[in-house]
Amino acid sequence: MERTLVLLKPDAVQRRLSGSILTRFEQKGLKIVGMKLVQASPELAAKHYDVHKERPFFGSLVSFLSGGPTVALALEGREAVATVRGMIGATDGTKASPGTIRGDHGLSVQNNLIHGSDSVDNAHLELALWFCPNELVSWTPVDQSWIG
Ligand code: IDP
Ligand code: MG
Repeated sequence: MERTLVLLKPDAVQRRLSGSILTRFEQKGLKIVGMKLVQASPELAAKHYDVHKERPFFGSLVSFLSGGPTVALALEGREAVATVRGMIGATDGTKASPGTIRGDHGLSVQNNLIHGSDSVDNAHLELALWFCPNELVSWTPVDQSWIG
């Protein structure tokens, strides 16, 4: 079982899409093991996007992610990292396939609603950045054996 970090970025919260996006993950069979509303500081946003610090859009990206509330989710399931990335779609909303979250809800590159960790190693680092260990809950859904 893998765990991955998902952020419903401030545009998703502002546009009242948090619930419908979360429903997709629940219906897929992914298990919520952490969930909270966070007002990210610019420091937290900059750490989260540290890999992009040399990019010309970095300042704008940090302002965006710290510009309103974000829903932070820890999701668990078989191949959770790749599964979530597939459900999210391509970075640019105009390139994201219909049926993906970005493909169904936006045209923007920056304001693309959602983040998902891109590797198991990054998922570990990002989960530690957004959640304290005691905020992650290990539990067994009653239908687990039917889900895989
Ligand atoms: P990803 O979220 O699909 O993994 P990354 O390339 O890792 O995409 O970029 C991180 C975030 O930076 C994107 O989700 C998006 O919000 C923003 N971003 C990426 N490329 C651009 C750009 O060219 N202009 C503005 N923002 C961008
Ligand atoms: Mg990325």
